[in-house]
Amino acid sequence: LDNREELLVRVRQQMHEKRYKHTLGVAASARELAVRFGADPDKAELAGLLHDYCKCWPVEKMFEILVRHDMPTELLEGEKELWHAFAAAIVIQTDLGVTDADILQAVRYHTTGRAGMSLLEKVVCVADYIEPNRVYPGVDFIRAKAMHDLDAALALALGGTIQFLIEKQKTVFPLTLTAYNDLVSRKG
Ligand code: DGI
Ligand code: FE
Ligand code: FE
Ligand code: FE
Repeated sequence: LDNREELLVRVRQQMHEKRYKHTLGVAASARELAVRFGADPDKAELAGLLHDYCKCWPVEKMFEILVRHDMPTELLEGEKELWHAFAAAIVIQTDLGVTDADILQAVRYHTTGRAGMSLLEKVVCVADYIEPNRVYPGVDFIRAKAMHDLDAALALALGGTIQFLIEKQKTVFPLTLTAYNDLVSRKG
C-alpha cells in the first residue's frame, strides 16, 4: 500500500481502539529510537505501525496462516500469544505488499526477539515496551535506559518478561531466552 492514510485505515480495521492507540505509540517511539540510534526512521515507524497487525485476529485464523507457511511445531504447539508476530510478518507481505526484509524481520521478532537481532529489530522491540501508553512496574527505568543504551534497555525489557513468565509458571520460548542471553553476554 503506497498511501499512508489508506494504510492507517487498514491497520485501524484490524484491531480495537486501545490496540490502535498502542500501535501509533509504538510507531512514534520506534521513529524516535531510530533517529537516536541510527536506524532508518521510516522503516522503524512502518514496522511499528504494522507490528501488531494480527494481534486481535482469531487464533484459528492465525493458526491456519502459520500452518500454511510451515512454521515450526515448537511455535504451533506453544504459547498462542507469540503467534501474532509471526502471522503479521506473513500477512503484511501478502495483504499489504510489504517486501522490505528488515521490516518483516522486525515485525516477526518483536515479541520473542532472537539472538543476533538487527538494529531495526531492537528498535521496534524496545519501542513496543516503552511507547507512551505502556504502564507496568519498571517501565520508566527502561525508558531512561533507552535514552542512551538500546541493548541495555532491551535486556531489561526481555529480562522483565522472562521474570513475569516464570512467576506465572508459563513457558519461556527458546528465542526469548537466546535473545536475552545474547544481549547480556555481549556486555562483558
Ligand atoms: O503484542 P503486545 O502486547 O504489544 O506485546 P508483545 O508482542 O511483546 O507480547 C505479547 C505477549 O507475549 C505478552 O503478554 C508476553 C508474551 N510473551 C513474550 N515472550 C514470551 C511470551 N509468552 C510466552 N509464553 N513465552 C515467551 O517467551
Ligand atoms: Fe505484539
Ligand atoms: Fe486485542
Ligand atoms: Fe505491541
